[in-house]
Amino acid sequence: MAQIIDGKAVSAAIKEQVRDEIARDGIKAGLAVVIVGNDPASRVYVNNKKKACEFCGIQSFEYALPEETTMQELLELIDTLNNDKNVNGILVQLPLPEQLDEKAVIERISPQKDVDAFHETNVGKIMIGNYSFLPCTPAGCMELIHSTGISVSGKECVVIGRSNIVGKPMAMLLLHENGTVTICHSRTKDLAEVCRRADILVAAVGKPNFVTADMVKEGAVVIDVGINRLENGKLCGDVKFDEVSEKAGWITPVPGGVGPMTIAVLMKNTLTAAKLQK
Ligand code: L34
Repeated sequence: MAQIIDGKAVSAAIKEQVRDEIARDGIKAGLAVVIVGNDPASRVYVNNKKKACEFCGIQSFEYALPEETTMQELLELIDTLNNDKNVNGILVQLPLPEQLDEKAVIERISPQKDVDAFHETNVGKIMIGNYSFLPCTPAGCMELIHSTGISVSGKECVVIGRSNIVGKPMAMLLLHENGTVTICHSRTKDLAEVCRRADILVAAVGKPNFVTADMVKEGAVVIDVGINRLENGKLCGDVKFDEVSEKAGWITPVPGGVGPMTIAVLMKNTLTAAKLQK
């Protein structure tokens, strides 16, 4: 039976560190969060980000724009925020409505304020290993792995999913810690066989219950990045928790796993941005 990795507890400890440093050093930090449209999941995540800011003593500025916002309007707002001294971090919540070009939006954010680390400049820095910010979700996953006390060095690590936001940077962070890393995707042959090699398995597919027990090695660390909303309104990960938890050594739950970590790392990045901009 796997031990549960408690993302709520690990994220609370990180937020406390951020709060204590801000209070101790009298740091003024501000985060602007831009949300466009009415996606209910995005609304929940943005509210959680606001609450975390309040807890940490970070000033939060929310910009809730209508669904029909144009590129020009959004880029103008980003320019204003780039030039606002009270704003140290800028986050545009994804996904955006389809008339908006996500890539162009991300590239408009000043790299120094890009607390998501989605900008090309920051992605490049992560590749090389010379970075100020780590992308929130992958860095949160690394913190959860560290919390088990298991070292990544020399381990077989398998990441399922190759998105720019999770899969690719996740693989890079595991590599930086000397893991032997495989990235799997929809064209991977014999996915189950590849996954079964993993000492550390990270699922970022976006399909409910995709990872089943036959894909998991006995005793593996299983990190579930998925947050899928089922028709009954319940949240469900990419990992079939009931059966995989019988076989894994460690496993993250959904909710209460990776999600809260994403937000904790965002707080850390906002503090880093504020310190760098001083
Ligand atoms: N720009 N867009 C940008 N940055 C991000 O880092 C995100 N992400 C992802 C979606 N779009 C983004 C988030 O904020 C996913 N994400 C996120 C943030 C918080 C939570 C989940 C995903 C979270 O709080 N999860 C809770 C449950 C929340 C609920 O009840 O729905 C959990 O315990 O998993």
